[in-house]
Amino acid sequence: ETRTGPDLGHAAPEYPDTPVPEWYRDAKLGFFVHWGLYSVPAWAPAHPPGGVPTEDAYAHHQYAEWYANTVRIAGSPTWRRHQELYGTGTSYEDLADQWNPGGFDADTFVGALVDAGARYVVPTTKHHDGFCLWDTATTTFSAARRGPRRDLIAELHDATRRAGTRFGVYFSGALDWHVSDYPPIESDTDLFRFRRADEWFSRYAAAQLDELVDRFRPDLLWNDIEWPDGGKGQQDFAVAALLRRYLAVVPDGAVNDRWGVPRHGFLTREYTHVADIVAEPWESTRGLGYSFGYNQAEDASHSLSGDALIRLLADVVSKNGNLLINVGPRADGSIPELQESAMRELGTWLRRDGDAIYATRPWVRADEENGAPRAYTAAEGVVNVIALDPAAGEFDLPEELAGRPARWADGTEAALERGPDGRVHAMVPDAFRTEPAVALRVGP
Ligand code: FUL
Repeated sequence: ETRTGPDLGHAAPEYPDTPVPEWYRDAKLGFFVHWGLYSVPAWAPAHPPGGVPTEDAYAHHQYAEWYANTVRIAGSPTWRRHQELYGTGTSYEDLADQWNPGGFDADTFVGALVDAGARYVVPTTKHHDGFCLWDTATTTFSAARRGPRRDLIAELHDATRRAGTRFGVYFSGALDWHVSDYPPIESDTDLFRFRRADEWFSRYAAAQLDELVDRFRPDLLWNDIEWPDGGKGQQDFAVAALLRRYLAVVPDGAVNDRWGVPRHGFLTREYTHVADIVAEPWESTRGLGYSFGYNQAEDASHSLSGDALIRLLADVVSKNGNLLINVGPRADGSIPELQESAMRELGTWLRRDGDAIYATRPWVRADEENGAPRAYTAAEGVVNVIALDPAAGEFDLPEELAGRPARWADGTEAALERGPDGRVHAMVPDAFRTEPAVALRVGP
């Protein structure tokens, strides 16, 4: 392994256009799958009620998939717990041989995501720990050669295709702790300092991404932590060439915005509330709790309920976003009950009101300025008014929608009445009042 300084190439490379494809804009809901070696310890300190103080953000990292870094910060809760549980002689990487996916069945697993409404599935093929979940020729540090001795990405890919659902890959671009010898990351500054930029690593990462593209023709590339600076020129292992090769194989492929180059596809937001419609297509991602990888230390108090998840989806879609909600399975691939129950609720809701979500576009506004609990979407002359508090029994309709026909998802016509206040009210049928949200289709 040789480390040379970043080679930015002699001239700025020409990037291919990376428009966001219509299938992606129509899909609205994807599932991230953070499953990896980190699912063996499956632990991060439970998120304290007031949040983690900034100075502890890395030593008390809330993301369980960051375990390989957190465990190296001497004195951190993860470092302490690891010693007690596994002993000082056991490294994070040693846990690879303890990873037993048991009776994991990819069709059952993907089936649960599709039932929950997933239109695309994005597993972590290689997270920052450098452990590859597919059978790669680039390293033996993989699920195919250690622990599971299975090509878990091939299994997930095949099952996702069989289910008729789009398949994407998450890839950690410039961070790979298996082939790096930096000190642990303890601050945001460290995160940018302790990233690979050299040519050897750029070639290594490019070979891995090429393998994923050739073998799985993913509909979506979700790169993370940018691309090594040494791979941003005109070389055949640089981003421009990689994207060109990818789009030649998958012409309607979607790419995200975490490449660190002057080209992006959809924008990404992580654990961020977005206030209004964003003109460019974007994607909101988060776990149901505070972690992507499964964190055994979390309980219901840390997690979004099914109701909150449904309202989050409506909010994001009304603002031109997709929701990439995360599932963090246990090492054996089973989905913890807290996550499963929220997913089930979401799927049930989408089977009734999915027309107000899928294939919609933003209306003239996302919600009500006065903060009334409503989200709007539009499709083919129809405006969907998604009431986020059906328990209130009625809600106001925007004046510009008055006088147009309005129907609930079951086809029944809505009772609209102009009240003494001059506003048009929709009365929520009894059957929908216990729902977390209900959509009224107005027009054309
Ligand atoms: C971040 C990563 O550091 C997290 O672990 C997670 O994968 C998230 C989706 O992206 O940047």
